[in-house]
Amino acid sequence: MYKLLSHNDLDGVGCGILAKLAFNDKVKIRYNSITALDREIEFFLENDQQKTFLFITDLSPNEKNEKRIQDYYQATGNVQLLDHHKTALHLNQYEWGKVLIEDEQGLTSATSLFYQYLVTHGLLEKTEAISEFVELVRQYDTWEWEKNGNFQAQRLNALFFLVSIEEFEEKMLDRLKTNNHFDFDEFEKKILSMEEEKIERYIRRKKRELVQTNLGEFYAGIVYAESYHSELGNELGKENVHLDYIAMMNMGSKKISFRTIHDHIDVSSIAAQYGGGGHQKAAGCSLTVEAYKQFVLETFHIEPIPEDAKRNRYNIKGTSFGTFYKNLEDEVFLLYTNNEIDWVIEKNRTPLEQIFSSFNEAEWFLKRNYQAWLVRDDVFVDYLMQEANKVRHSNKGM
Ligand SMILES: [Mn+2]
Repeated sequence: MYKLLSHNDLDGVGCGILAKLAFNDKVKIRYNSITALDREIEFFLENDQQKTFLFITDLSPNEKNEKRIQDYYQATGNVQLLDHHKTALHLNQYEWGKVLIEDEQGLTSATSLFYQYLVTHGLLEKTEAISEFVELVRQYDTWEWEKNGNFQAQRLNALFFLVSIEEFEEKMLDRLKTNNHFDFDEFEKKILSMEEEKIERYIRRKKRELVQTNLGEFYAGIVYAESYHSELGNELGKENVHLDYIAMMNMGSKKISFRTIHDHIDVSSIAAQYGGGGHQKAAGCSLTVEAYKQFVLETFHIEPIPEDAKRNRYNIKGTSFGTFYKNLEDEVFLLYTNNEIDWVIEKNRTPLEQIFSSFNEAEWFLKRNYQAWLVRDDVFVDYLMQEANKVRHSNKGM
């Protein structure tokens, strides 16, 4: 017999699907949240017979269970852990632990590692359809699908959330056993396109709820959200490049999801401050009392930052003539350059002391320190008319 303890996301369930393809009814599977794994491990060690081979995929045990698993391994040899999370790298010290973040093909996922394991151990035969499925899961989990424009991968994850885990397993097993290539059926394609529109509307609404705050050395964007964390975190990050990371608060389940689009930020270390973990660009933790104070209590009074105007023709970012911003305190900012080299921020018509070497650097400073947003053309034109009037009046006086 086999037992598989895996994560309850697409990558974790991908492992379950491979296990069923390899072992059929000889495997018992439990999908867990990050926090529920240790309970399951304890239950397994206390109740299962020693003949059962234990796989743990996409998740890692706490220190106490790490030791207990080592004992079980020494007694039976029947354990294999496969993971790709940075926070699990220390488990490579054990013979039963294999934690690999990257290989020749790029970033790994638990499903791609498990597939490789099953194939090299002669437990599963490689097919086109399974390989395609595994690659979609890998691209989604590592977010490589985005730079590859591989929307099949995003759609696979959307389908995963549209149906129950059991139904998803069944759907995938059917087609992986019988089809030559992996694809969605007509009905799935229809509901997936409806789902995509729904996600778009959800993200548009959430963009208007984002608050900005300074936590320790970082600037964070905070939003309350229960669903579509990956899509939402990515979109908010890209629209607010001045923020180091986005924290998505799920109050119902008392969890925080962190995302960053920046290479110089490691959100797994931010999550680890509150007992969580994950990857450099995507991580999570429980909403501890400490986290609650910092992310909820101390930010509750903050107004959301209005979005930058999107359809401007005149007030446009990066023009040397000037780009006009405003903030919630009704301060106005003009960002311009006189010589195409030094960029200046004028606050309420008085230049700030700092000089910036690019428009982006100046805007980044402005948005971090003043929470200003790009105003619409009509506000910009009003401002220009006022300035023009002043000039005329002062000329008359001469
Ligand atoms: Mn994973």
